[in-house]
Amino acid sequence: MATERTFSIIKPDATRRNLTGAVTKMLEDAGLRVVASKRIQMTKEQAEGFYAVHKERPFFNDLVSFMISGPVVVQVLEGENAVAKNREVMGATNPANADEGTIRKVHAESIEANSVHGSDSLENAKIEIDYFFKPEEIVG
Ligand code: IDP
Repeated sequence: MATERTFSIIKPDATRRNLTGAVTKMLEDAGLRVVASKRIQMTKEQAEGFYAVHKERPFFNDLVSFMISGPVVVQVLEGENAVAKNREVMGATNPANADEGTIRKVHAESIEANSVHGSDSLENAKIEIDYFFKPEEIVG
């Protein structure tokens, strides 16, 4: 197994409900280590750029509006198989389909307001980490 880094966002529905600590604890309990973290208000341009792959999807505009509706916490997570492990602890995109004990099953409000983002591949993790963090902001 390889030590990897992945990128996570605690989304506005979770920060609004004061769940930053609860979500982070679930990530840490899964064996992931927070090696960078900051609370930010995303701009519209930043959110549009981040979700550019979804530009043609019908939910794109709503998703961007949701992601800038309040603060988010962007994080870099490190651990063995961090990309897959994070996806596992997040649960399915739609909380109705998420496994018991996953972040989205426990905390998500809807398929859109689903509390967390996590990179879906090692390649995207690197791109997403670089989108939000300078190398010196990550301390392993
Ligand atoms: P993921 O976050 O589980 O990787 P993606 O398909 O990459 O899921 O979608 C990105 C985000 O877009 C989701 O986390 C969710 O917030 C939102 N989203 C996905 N599908 C829908 C939908 O059908 N309606 C509204 N929002 C959606």
